[in-house]
Amino acid sequence: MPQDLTRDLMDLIERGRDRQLRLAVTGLSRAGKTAFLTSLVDQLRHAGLEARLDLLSASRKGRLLGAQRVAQQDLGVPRFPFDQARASLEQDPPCWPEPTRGISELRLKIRYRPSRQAWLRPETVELTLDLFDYPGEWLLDLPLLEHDYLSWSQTQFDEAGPTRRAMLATWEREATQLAPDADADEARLAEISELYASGLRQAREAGFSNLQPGRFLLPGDLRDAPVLQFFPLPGLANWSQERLAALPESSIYASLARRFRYYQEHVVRPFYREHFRRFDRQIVLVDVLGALTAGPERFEDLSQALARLMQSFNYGQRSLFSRLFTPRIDRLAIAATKADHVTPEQHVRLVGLLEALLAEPLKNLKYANIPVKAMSLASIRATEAREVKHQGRITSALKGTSMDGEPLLTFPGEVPTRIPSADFWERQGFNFIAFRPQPSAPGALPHIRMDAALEWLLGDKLE
Ligand SMILES: Nc1nc2c(ncn2[C@@H]2O[C@H](COP(=O)(O)OP(=O)(O)O)[C@@H](O)[C@H]2O)c(=O)[nH]1
Ligand SMILES: [Mg+2]
Repeated sequence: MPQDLTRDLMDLIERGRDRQLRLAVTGLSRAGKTAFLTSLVDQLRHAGLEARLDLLSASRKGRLLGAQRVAQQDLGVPRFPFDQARASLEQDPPCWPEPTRGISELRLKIRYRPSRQAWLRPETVELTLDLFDYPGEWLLDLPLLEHDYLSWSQTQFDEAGPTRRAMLATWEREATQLAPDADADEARLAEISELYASGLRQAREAGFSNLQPGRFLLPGDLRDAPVLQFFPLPGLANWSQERLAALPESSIYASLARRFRYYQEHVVRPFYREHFRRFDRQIVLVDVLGALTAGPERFEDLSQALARLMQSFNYGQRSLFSRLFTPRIDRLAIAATKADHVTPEQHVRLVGLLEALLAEPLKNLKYANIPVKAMSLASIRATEAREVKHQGRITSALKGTSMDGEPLLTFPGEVPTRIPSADFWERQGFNFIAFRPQPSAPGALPHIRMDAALEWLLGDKLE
């Protein structure tokens, strides 16, 4: 395919010249990826004019000239619905962009004036930024590639806490009755898979995130396909690997293991290969405040899910060679999203809590010598900070509009700086209220520290 080859070569050349950057915007479902991408595109499009991007050096110095969406590379992937997202925010009353149901891609050309003019150096330069959006549910399938069916089955049980396990009780009752060596009955396996899927859906509704397989929650175009009809098999502890491997193809064990492998090879691996291998930079978005509201079991579950997830990416320093042929993530941001849900003096605490939540992956990144920055941000700020007099004292509060359109003035609570103790959950907790986006105004979307995120993720490429 000469066309593909030309495209790949062009890519290599652009990468080599540092004029192309692939940014992975990762996060679990509802972390705020779509909002972040929408705001990122919006801020860059307004750069130099109405956007407030003082923490982005190229913008502050007036060197950032703007950005335009251009034809993306992979024509088989839908375009990120920026216009729809922007339109929902402009509605009256404004709405948050629709949840993501599939994958989409976006390519921006950012134009800037280099910081130093030199002989033979053009007056303006373009940086191509590739971004894409996908459902967070699918991301959690990446760790599944490290397992075979047997080890996967076992971990699914070991990790689930009591609440999550209770949600799968109906499924567990049926699944425990299956003998691994019995002949598989297709219809029955389909039924039990549906029980498993429904247990997972219930767990997600209840705020859990560490749920696999991701396509059970959001099947995309695979609804009702037999590849989605498997589940972990309880009671494998009494079976040796050899005995299981010797079971006939028609047995329950072999049938489920076959589907698991198919799912790995035909669903997860292509998703990983095509979209997740070739990144240069990454931002991991985490809805810390949402998890704080959901309680200790969910909080722990989120921490596990994120640690597992970050193992699926390639991190490493970029040499010229690796930059060309095996791109790796050489710089990373982790961000607590929706920071407009707490008053400004809580932002530092929020970052502390984010770092505590990601303690394990952060250790590994530090060991690998990858620069990481932790921050809090609001992609699309929905509240305004206010000082109010309360019992004779000045305190800070948030002014916003509830999702039902009620005006609100609240103090949502203190953010703990470490993983909260049992005591915190019992006494205080955290009350997360969903806000409606602010009515649309001319210019770029209101935000908190989007410019800091941009400076860290691409500031050096705009020099
Ligand atoms: N107040 C506020 N809410 C946000 C912000 N970003 C996301 N949200 C809320 O979180 C929800 C999920 O965000 P979304 O970007 O769709 O998450 P995704 O699943 O990671 O793409 C949105 O519908 C909003 O209600 C933000 O910056 N501020
Ligand atoms: Mg989304």
